[in-house]
Amino acid sequence: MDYKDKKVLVIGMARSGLAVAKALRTLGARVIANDIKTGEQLDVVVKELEPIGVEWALGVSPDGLLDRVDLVVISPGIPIDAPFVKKATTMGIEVISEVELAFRLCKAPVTAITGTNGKTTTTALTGEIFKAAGKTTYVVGNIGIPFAGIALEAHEDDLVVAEISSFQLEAAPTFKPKIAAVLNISEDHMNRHKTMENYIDLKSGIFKNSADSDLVILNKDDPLSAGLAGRVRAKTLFFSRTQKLQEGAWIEDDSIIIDVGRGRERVCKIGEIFIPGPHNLENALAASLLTRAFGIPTSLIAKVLRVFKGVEHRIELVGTVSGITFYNDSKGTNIDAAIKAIESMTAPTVLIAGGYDKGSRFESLIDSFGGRISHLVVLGQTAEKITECARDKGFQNIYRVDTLEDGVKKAFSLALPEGNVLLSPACASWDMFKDFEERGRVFKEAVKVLGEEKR
Ligand code: UMA
Repeated sequence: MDYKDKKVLVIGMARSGLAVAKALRTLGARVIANDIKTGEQLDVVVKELEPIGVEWALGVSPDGLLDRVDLVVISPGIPIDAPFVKKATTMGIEVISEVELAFRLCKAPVTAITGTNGKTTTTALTGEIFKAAGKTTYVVGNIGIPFAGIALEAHEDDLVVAEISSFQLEAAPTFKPKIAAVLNISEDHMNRHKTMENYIDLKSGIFKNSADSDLVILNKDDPLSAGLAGRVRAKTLFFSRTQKLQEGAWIEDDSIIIDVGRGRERVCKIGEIFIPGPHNLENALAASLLTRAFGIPTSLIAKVLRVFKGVEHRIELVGTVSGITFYNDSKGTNIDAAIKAIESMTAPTVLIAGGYDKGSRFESLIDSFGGRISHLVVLGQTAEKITECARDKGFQNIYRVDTLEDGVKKAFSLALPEGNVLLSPACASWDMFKDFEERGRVFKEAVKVLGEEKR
């Protein structure tokens, strides 16, 4: 599509919308920037876009703008079942996601990683391995950097590694990564996608356009990921932490072994991998397989696995105050992620949980406590729901707080000597914070203040 003088309605003026508007203006399109928020609420964005000339439609519904545009680009936060999408479609106007637009504009090959959990770590690790191999690599997507922001900048011989969420796949009809990975699938975002079937269909959308020359990577140990194999037209490789495979990536003699059609190759001993825990071993297997399939030598992959320290807000070690160790797992925005964080704890732990209600059920979270969780501190929209569920299961050490700062103080007062405090909310952050990053930062700041008080 030639975007020059095309009228494009960009909906949602946060990170994605801002990047989309800039890219479209560079191409000479005429942009209408829409958001339900007002200009006052979006003053930073307004200031940033003012010099490049967009038409503002803030604090209004997009419905009345449709008859003036050729294309609509939506941010991930805008659900595909929003009434204006149906209206636009009826009017013959195409509605695409930010990721779809970025893909259409980008010349570099895309490696795309989705999954309910582990995708941020795997994306960051994959990016680090490509970078270590000397490739100009853009690490983008749900990880927090919109793909549209670099789509025009990336050259043919560069690489894009994109973390892709189910939200971003809702309106991405031609998205076609060279390599697509589905790390795992468990219940999440039910308030938006309604059924598991819809959620699985969306996740499998990451490879719906894959052809013979492409590669799809699935997790042999995860029934829902492995179960997608029948839907794949491209070559499929599996990784497994628990089973020996003929091809793909697996563990043998405590080492990561890879075979991508060039014979068996040993990457490194699992004890050499810096990031801890079984879930991180899966992330390491996936990233090793993705990058080896792209031709990166195993020695380079091993070099990065030995030093990669993980990502912020994912079981991040914050520090120790009076012998109590604090972990920030603000990225633990669903039940499975929080369970993985709990399973990584090696000392008695006070769990801080609760947040935006996505319609999840918390039974399996409480079941995962085992002997590890000594106390539970709850906050946010789901505080009551988690409390009731924990009580039903006979767990009584529950304390309700109104702010995360109070949660940190309460958890510290409850923690057992040499124990841990873990923020892993099992919920999104949107009831109390802008995003999980802000929640993680507030947590870390509260721990810092506590440390200063106790000094
Ligand atoms: N808005 C409207 N109309 C609506 C709904 C929202 O105008 O009906 C506006 C809001 O007022 C706001 C803007 O849309 O100004 C927000 O858009 P957005 O939520 O898409 O925010 P971005 O900053 O563009 O962030 C998005 C992703 N957000 C979501 O998926 C909710 C970020 O993922 C991603 O990092 C970023 O693009 C860059 O690609 C975050 C996320 O929470 C981390 N993802 C979910 C998750 O990981 O569980 C999927």
